[in-house]
Amino acid sequence: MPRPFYITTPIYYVNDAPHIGHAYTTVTADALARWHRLLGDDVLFLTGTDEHGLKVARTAEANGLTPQEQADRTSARFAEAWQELDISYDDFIRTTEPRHHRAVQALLQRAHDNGYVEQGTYSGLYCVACEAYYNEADLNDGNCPIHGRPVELFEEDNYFFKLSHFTQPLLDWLGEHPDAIQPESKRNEAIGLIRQGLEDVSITRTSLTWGVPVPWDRDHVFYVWYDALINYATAAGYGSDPEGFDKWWPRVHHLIGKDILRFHCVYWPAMLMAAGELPPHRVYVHGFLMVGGEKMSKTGLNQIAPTDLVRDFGVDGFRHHFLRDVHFGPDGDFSYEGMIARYNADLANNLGNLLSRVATIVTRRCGGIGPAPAAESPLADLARTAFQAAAEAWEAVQPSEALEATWRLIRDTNAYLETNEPWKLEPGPALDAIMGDALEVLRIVAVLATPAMPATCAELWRRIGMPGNPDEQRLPGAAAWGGYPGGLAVEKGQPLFPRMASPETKTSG
Ligand code: ME8
Repeated sequence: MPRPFYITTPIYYVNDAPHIGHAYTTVTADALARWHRLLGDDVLFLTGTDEHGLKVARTAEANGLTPQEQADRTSARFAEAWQELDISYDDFIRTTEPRHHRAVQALLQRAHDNGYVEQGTYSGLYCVACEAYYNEADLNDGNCPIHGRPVELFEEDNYFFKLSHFTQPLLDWLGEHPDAIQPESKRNEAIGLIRQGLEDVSITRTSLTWGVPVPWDRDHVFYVWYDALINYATAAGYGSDPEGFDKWWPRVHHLIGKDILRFHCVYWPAMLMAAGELPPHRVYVHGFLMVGGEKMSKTGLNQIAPTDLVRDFGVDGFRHHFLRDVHFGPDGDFSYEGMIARYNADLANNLGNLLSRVATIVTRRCGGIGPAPAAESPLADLARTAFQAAAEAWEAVQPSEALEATWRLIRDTNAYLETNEPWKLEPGPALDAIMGDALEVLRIVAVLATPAMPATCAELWRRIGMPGNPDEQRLPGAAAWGGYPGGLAVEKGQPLFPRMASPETKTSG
């Protein structure tokens, strides 16, 4: 039986357009989903949009739209961005869908019936951009610590979730499941938040109607975060498909940015416990992408749309850069110059060179037909090591290391060609042996790199004459040495990645 592997991104707010921060999380989730499909796992990859709440309602008003129109337009922009970036999601959830309303009402009704929801009055300092209340102590000079904007004093009658009841259950959960939140530093941060003591939290609003109605009191809607988090349960079948839910839950892997750690590592597991469900299997928390040392956000000035970079680097140049250059976990700095350097080094030079050399020699000296690899080759061990290292790195959600292991194999194979100089050999068995081995490396690289660069790897696969597609292969078999059968027509074609000039050269040239 294939193993169920359920992976999610945050669902993004529809008040503004997708930027490269959203794309970073989504491309990482996509690469992981693709890796797990190669492993033969039964994958459910979920992304979507978060459409309720005051922030969306206010943006709609400012744009002269209804909240639904605002949500429809922006949700479509996210779907378009993900199509452009080759994101292979299985499901795109919108929180305005009826299936989601049903799941939210069912799950929170359960928490209510279990005695974890009570009525009260709340007043507090609210950041509309975060859709969250803050304590005075958490503010920076009276401003939201994330957005740097003034908070507003809100007071309303609402229902409270008895989060305080879950302090010990949450600590027990994290004690029994030390890998549940990764990396370690983020797990410690979550434990720190829980140990500080948890207060009951307000989960409904009467001040707006743009939300999921509270089933036991129709004057209220659920506060947007309590509706949003439940999307992960909705898509697994909560409230509509008990068999589906049993299959996928709690085998979920949430990928999130560190801005929403508190919601995913404290509130969400507690809500699930309150409803009698198990907490998520894994929450992987990454840092912020910074531009010029500042967090890039929808409320900041320095946002960059994925499509602007795709124009210059292509879809796979974009995907490879973010997966390879941003170490998953800490904050990472984005720069256009760094992106050019990565593109030229890894794609134009290393991978592009290897394919171009091999295809040129096979075309000129082997009659255009790729020879089979030898059973024993110095490259076979390197390929084995690359696969093992890549497999461990994907398992640990470290795409940059998985790709580094793959590119080490590419660099070593280029070095092997430089040492053996096949371009100086006459046609014959010695030349065939070297070229067969190099073609076998290209075949294995096409499989190992397909989670990062699906279109490029399909083209590489085609150029070496392989039938089908690298993403239809199954690991570990497809990484075993000897899979290139030989006797296939090899095509030289245009360079996969034309070298890019640095910005200085561009302006002066
Ligand atoms: O928070 N660097 O939505 P959101 C890296 N709707 N990642 C970034 C980033 C940056 N500078 N900026 C954004 C919400 N992200 C809620 C989520 S989930 C039930 C509800 C990514 O549109 C990162 O994944 O503000 C972050 O957690 C997410 O976008 C926030 O997206």
